[in-house]
Amino acid sequence: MGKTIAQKIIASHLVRGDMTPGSEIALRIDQTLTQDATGTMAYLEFETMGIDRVRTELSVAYVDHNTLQCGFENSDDHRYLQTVAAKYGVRFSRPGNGICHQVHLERFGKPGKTLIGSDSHTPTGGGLGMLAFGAGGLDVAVAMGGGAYYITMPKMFKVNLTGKLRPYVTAKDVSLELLRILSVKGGVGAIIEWGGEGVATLSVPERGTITNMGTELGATTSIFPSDEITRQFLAAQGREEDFVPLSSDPDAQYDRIIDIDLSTLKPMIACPHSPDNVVEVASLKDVKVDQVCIGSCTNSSLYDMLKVAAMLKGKTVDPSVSMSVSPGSRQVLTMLSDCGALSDILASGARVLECACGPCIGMGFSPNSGGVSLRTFNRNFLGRSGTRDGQVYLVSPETAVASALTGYITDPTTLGEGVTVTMPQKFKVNDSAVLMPLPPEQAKTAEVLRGPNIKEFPKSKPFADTLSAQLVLKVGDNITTDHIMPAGAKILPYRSNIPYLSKFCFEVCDPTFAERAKAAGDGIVIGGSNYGQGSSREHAALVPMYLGIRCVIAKSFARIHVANLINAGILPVTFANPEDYDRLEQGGNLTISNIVKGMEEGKLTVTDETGFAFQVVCNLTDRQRAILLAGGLLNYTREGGQ
Ligand code: MIC
Ligand code: SF4
Repeated sequence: MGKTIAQKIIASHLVRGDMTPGSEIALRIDQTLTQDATGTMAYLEFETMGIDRVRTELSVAYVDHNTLQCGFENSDDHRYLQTVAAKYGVRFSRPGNGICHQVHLERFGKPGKTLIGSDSHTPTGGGLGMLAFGAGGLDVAVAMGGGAYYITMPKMFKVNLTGKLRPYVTAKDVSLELLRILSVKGGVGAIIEWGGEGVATLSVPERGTITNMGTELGATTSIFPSDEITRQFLAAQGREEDFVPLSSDPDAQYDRIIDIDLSTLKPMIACPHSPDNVVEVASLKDVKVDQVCIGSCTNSSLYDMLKVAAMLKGKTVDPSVSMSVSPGSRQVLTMLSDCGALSDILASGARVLECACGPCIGMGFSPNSGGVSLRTFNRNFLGRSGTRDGQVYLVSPETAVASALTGYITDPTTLGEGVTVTMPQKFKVNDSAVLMPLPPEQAKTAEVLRGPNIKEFPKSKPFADTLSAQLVLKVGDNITTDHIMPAGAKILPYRSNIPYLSKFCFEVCDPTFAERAKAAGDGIVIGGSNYGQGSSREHAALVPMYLGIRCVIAKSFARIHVANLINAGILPVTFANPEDYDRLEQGGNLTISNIVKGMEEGKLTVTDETGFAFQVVCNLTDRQRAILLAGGLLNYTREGGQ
């Protein structure tokens, strides 16, 4: 039987397991990336492994999430990342050099290679034909040490593209359309492969926009073929030698095929507070806009920015709208500046921000109270912008600019013919902001500099046979990691300080959670379906673990979060009968007995203090069970587990 692109890359990197969907496989990882907000933890974990140099082909540490350096905490983290990278053989992309996914696409990604990154949007690399996964920091640390990456063998979905996008309709609209069709749960357990004749009409950055937002579908990853367009992109980046062609076999089998005719698509918009709350832009045309933000790893390529500049040229942003533009990388910013497009953006009245995540992760530019903010980003979860009652909509750069000019949500196709931009034959390459690691001899004696903000990694406990714990929190469906462990300007400087971070755990749902969980000793959280969707931040597992959470019972889980829970030593189980969810009340006591045997059998019984008993399912592999019994992946690895 023929293979899909993903199956081919998996087969060539398979270390353990068989490729039957649903079974556990282990993959050799060629490249890793970290960003600052998850990186500090990942390198602290790496350091505990006692390995003197990374064993990957390439590892890069980016600083892009929190570049503000207000106070010593953030600067100390940056200094730690720079020195730890230099010592252990990791390249260091300095603050201001750009957003990890954009820079990685430009400078390091290679078709056919595997990449894991401590950021959920690492699948952006799929735009170049990489098999790229978002993962928790600890999984990335293990991969840097040469260890395999474990995942459940996914199903294969194919999106078959025909036709060509009309003017002002974009790759972002393709992503939003797929979210409308599949929802934020629709990609769970699957790799989404993009194919069909329409693929040849999309550039690498457009493909990157699409694979980036596969994360919002809950997909394990997304991937495009590596073709002539890929070769041209790599050649323009001065690295044609990295090109290899990749396509699926004609008789490859897919579990589901979705057809999208690009020529029939319209501009789409995701309404608050979920990326799948998608409607046509035209249906919201009277909604007043307060703020417009362009950028993020979804839409900050040179191609996007040139279109933005062309639409803004000679025009002024409506006085009632505050607009920001964050180019994705120093390369993008330099080229915008060289060709004069930057002047067109500045002349329109838009604010140009640093090449970083910025407003996407709540680092400034929060909307005014109740304000409507149109963003070219990938997430609009409640509170993520930094303004709890902010109304964040997700759109393409074209819809964003059209709306900034009129002050109302505006379908850009009403503006006429559309702008055409010419992409350069050669990108301007200057990697001076990527620092090379020290040579091995020098690295041996190099010091890693830590500041007082860097606190110890929290210790998790091994499981005993019985757990009696308080049901400290009951939450609903689609709880995101932004609910569990919020980010934003106030909290992000403390990503290497779990005790401090813990004060903000679940703050969006219940500000009393942290205190109550601590007071309860051992605790259990009850969730609905798709619990833990969104970010790869392992802090959403480490912090609850620090606060005493031992088990999460949910209707279903998001992939990266469930791996992070297990790595942190928290038992994730699902309701055998989802209706039992309704019978449970916050505050009660729950007992789980015969844990060791139950874990082996895949079923556990939970009893509340009234004697009501219900079954939960724990679908764990032998390795995951051993990790939990050891009290988390770090303990397991220290005890010699692989
Ligand atoms: C995000 O978009 O939520 C983040 C911030 O990039 C996270 C990583 C983090 O929490 O540090 C992600 O997507 O994994
Ligand atoms: Fe950064 Fe936003 Fe992309 Fe996350 S989604 S990596 S915060 S730009």
